[in-house]
Amino acid sequence: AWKKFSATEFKTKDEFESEVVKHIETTLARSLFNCDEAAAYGGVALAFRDRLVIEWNRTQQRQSSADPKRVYYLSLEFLMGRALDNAMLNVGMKDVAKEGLGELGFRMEDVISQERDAALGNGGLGRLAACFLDSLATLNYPAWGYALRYKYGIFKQEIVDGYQVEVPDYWLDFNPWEFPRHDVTVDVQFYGHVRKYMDESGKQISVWEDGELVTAVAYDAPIPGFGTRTTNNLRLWSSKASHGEFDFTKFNSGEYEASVAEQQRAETISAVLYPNDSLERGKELRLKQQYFWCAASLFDIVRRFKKSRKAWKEFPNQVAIQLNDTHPTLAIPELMRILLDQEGLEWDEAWSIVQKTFGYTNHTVLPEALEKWSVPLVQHLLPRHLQIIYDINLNFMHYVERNFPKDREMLGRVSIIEESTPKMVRMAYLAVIGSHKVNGVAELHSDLIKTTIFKDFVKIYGPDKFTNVTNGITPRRWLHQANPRLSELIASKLGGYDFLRDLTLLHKIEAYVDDKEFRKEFQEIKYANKVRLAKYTKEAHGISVNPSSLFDIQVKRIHEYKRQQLNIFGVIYRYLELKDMSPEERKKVQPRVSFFGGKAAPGYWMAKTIIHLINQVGAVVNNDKDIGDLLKVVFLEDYNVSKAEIICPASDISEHISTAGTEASGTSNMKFVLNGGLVIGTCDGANIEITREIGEDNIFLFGNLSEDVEDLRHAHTYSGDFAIDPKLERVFAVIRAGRFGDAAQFSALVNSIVEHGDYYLVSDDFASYIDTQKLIDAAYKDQEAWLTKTITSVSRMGFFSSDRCIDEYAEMIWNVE
Ligand code: 26Q
Repeated sequence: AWKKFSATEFKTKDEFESEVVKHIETTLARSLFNCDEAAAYGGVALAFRDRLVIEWNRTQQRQSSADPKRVYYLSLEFLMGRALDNAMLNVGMKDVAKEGLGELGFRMEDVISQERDAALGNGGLGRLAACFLDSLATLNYPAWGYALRYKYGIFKQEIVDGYQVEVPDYWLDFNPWEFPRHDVTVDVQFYGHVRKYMDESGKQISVWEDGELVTAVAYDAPIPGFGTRTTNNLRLWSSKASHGEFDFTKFNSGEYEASVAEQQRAETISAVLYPNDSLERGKELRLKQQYFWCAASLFDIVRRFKKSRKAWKEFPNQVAIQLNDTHPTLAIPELMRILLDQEGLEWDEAWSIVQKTFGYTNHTVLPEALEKWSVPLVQHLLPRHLQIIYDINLNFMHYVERNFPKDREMLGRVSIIEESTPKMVRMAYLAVIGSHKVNGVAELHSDLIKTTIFKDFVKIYGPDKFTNVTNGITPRRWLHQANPRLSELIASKLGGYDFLRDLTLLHKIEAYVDDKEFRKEFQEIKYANKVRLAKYTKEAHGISVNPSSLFDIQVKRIHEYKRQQLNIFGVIYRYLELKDMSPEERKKVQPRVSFFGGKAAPGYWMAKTIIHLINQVGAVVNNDKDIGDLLKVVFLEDYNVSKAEIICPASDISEHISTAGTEASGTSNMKFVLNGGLVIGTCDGANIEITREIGEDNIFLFGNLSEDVEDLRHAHTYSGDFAIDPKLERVFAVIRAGRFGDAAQFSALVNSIVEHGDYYLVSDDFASYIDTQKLIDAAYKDQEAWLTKTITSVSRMGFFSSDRCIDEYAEMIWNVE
């Protein structure tokens, strides 16, 4: 353990115990005689929360008086996972707590696992936001996160008869980490119309009137830093009807249902997280969510700025707002509206403030995933914002026309308004135009956005507006918490836990790569982590797996571009090869367990079909007496952050096999390597930089490159002689023959490749995928060489700390210290 601030920590285990008991008996009003693990969790959480709150208040007071430039991270998703273990790490004294809990008759792991995940996100983008909050606090940046307080997080996934079933995730029953601020509210307007008039001086005034109001109520959660006193704030907005509890006129006249209905309509706005990690087109409720959240957050930010009584031109020196994808893009016209209509600034001054304030992070190059909203919908819901968007566009069109008089086509290409029926607002273009910096999330991705979706904007603004900040992960959660033994081993060699604050220090463990003791312990830790996952697999799914097998893991949202289908087709091919072998031949085979996990968007049929196929293959393979331990297939239900903490330390190989050029970055690739696993991957996203850092001998790359994808796709459709890879054809033949259940269920999946152009290049990459898996089998047989690769890789992963990302954002984009 490491010493930190003494003011807030527990002095003794007795002090800790008495506080836990006090909270159980008073705050929770439970008797100690029927104190179960849930109550123990409550008591421990509240005891640590008390400590957190003290530092939180102090941080906010310090920041209020120093009034530095603040960073605001606007993200509709924060995939936080559990908070208690992280609170213990940051407050300190986990060992004291563990001892105290033991005396009360509880085990720390059991108590920690009582907590429900805060699952306010879909996948990578939401988890990135959570890692960033951890790094911002750890690096002492004055920063706030803003999001919605969804009543329901991402659905829980159940697998019933091999199919995904979605179950609502009502997570707020007992949440000791949030603090309602009933005095911090914002009334947010929708609908209505705009009235324009001239004032005495002849200036045009716009008034947005006759709309509906919905109230945003703030709920705050403390975000503690590691090894620092800084505890920042995550503010979540909850929606409620703006006239108090009920509409009393309706209530008094007996229209109970109508008055309650209005209440519910307002509460619907923050009711549920949209479970798509690509796109849900055109849903009015989603647009309402976006505006509600942007308006409340900006009101709050502006209110805080105005306390300082500084001139408006100082706003960008006091405020940096980062847009996590296009979801918060309405913040741009909203800040314009505040400055023009409420503060009376002139257009040019307002626009200059807006551009200097915002930065925009892009997370996808797939053009079909770029957000667009129909002009009639925006007109209806946000009439004043539509006018402002048109004015922004008009100015921009003039600018382009002046600078590129010869390229008339360009105007239509870069216009914020797409001239379709109906017309559409292109949110990514609005975000680019309204920000001073645009960044991608890995080098390849940042290069690609400059040559594809934002090509014209590079011509217009020059290349310096576009930059790269390669993603990272917090080593506190993804090394220390998920893999305490590895963290301890590293600390024992580096003389302490400084590497958790400066991950580049990991390079020093490369000196131990030949150290017998170190190697032995490193290997034992990996084995223990595999045993832990094997135990979980048995408990949760009744499947026995041998921890000595090679553990091959692919966990992430299910998507055709991420190519779980490539993986499961590869598994089927392996199975067919095993079936062909004699018992003698089988003895030479490297046993393997293929783990899959991930949620499919509820309306994404192809993704659901892939899940179904994985489960059907598992049902056949796992019960085949010829096969035994040589191959097992496991679909881990309901993949989430807390499960990732068990899964990531347990891999020998993890799969990051997207079609080249489609995965913006990926972040689980980093988590697996940091925990001593190797990667099979395509030349995509952050895999490329991971290769650069750890060395190409330490990663298994395969497949076509992103620069070849376009030609290959073209050839599939037009060359006429597109032939499916023969090995893959063999896999399809057994699927068609009904080996994994009714073939009709999988025909759309097979046909997307055979008949519909194989957009994701599954067939093109299949042979090289299979060959590379064979290389892996062979490499794994040499356990010593394998171990050397894993240790070397861990030692070279320092670059992928989210602390490094945050320092890059701070310097290149936010200009904060
Ligand atoms: C948009 C409109 C309507 C409803 C939902 C959405 C929506 C929601 C979530 C669109 C996209 C997302 C999430 C995207 C995401 O997670 N992208 C991932 O971001 C990671 C962090 O940068 C990258 O590592 C991944 O490569 C990228 O896929």
